[in-house]
Amino acid sequence: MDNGTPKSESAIESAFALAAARYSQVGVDVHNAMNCLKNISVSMHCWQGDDVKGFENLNEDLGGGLAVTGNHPGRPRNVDELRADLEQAYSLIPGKHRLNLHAIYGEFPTAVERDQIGSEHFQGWIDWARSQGVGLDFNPSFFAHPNANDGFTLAHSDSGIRQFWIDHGIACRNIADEMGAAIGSPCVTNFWVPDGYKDLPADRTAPRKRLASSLDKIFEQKLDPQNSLDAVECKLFGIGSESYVVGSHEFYLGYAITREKLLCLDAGHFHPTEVISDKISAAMLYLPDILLHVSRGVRWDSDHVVTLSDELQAIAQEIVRGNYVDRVRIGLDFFDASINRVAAWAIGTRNMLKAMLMAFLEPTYQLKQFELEGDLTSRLALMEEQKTLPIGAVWDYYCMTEGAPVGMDWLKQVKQYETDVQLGRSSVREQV
Ligand code: RNT
Ligand code: ZN
Repeated sequence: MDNGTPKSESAIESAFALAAARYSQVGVDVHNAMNCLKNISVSMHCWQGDDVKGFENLNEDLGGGLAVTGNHPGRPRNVDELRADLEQAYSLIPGKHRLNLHAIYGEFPTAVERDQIGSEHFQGWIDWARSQGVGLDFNPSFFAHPNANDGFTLAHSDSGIRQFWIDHGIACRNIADEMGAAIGSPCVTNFWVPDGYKDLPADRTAPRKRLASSLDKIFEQKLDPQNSLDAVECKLFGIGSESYVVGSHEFYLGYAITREKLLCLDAGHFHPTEVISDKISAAMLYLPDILLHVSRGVRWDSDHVVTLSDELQAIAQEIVRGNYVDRVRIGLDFFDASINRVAAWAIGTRNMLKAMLMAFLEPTYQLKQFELEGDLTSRLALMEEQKTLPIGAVWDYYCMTEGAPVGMDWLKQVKQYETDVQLGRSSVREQV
């Protein structure tokens, strides 16, 4: 059976040579595109690996509107198993990428409250990241905790609960600062809070004032941007916050601009007819940098594995067409436990890179030229023609030359890993 993988190195090379010639006919240099792709570092999210469980062993519901469905066997039970799965995933993806950690993934020898965590709990991750040559990003965890049970954290009306979460935020920034310094690459710390109401609020203003003031307290200390940067993530609605989310788009756009923070745009956090690809160029007019949570919502913010959808291609096109490659940080945010979790990482991350390659292979200059000349017929015609140029041959060649599996070969490796490693894990989760 043909599994979709070219048979030999020479077959991959000849297909690539034909593709390169075809692209040059539309004025595109495939080598230049591949060089650009090499510089793209995607922040792969740790939480796809274990269904957003982390290592606190609090036995709290995930909460915060986050929902993971599926029960595929092989979930990692401890930090070593999660790292092994990450290494497996990175080996299937061409290029060098980053890891995005949540605070609940620290290594806690005994129970440590979230306002007490420190870089010592992440030393293992820092050492591991250095050994792997991956950069680190970070997230405070404002969910799956008794102090978040009523759906409010930084905007809580109780000043004690607010202070607990402010202290968590401060602790996380300090950890990020040390991570970035140790790794030698700025750690982006993303602040997302679930705060909101299921039903109609009587007061939309007060919680927003409280959120702004809590964030200001967290960000009071200036940190070296060489070590860490802060991002804030907006959202329109969630499970349990259908009527009102304190940290809406307008709230955070204003906050990010006035406080010089990165704005995080999550592809699932808007009305289903809105797309973040259209928001990038607007936000970039006012902000130096933004963070993306590339995700895929199916009917709602369902965080499905990223596929090579029209919107994924549009996101990549916007980054490339706008010349924003150095200013848009690409993070992923999906969690699917109904399929092999390592495969989910490989599929989503490879798709993100494929979309970037397609964007780098686009005859952008020509498209913009048609547009400037008012020849919108030619613009649409070329956009459609270029969709079927031989991107696959360039992608295969790129994977091969980067030492990553070509075509479906990566899946064979996942199946082997599943048999050899993942299926041997019992469903009982160990204490760290
Ligand atoms: C939730 C946000 C947030 C989380 C992660 C786990 O709606 O998208 O980014 O998914 O922090
Ligand atoms: Zn997100």
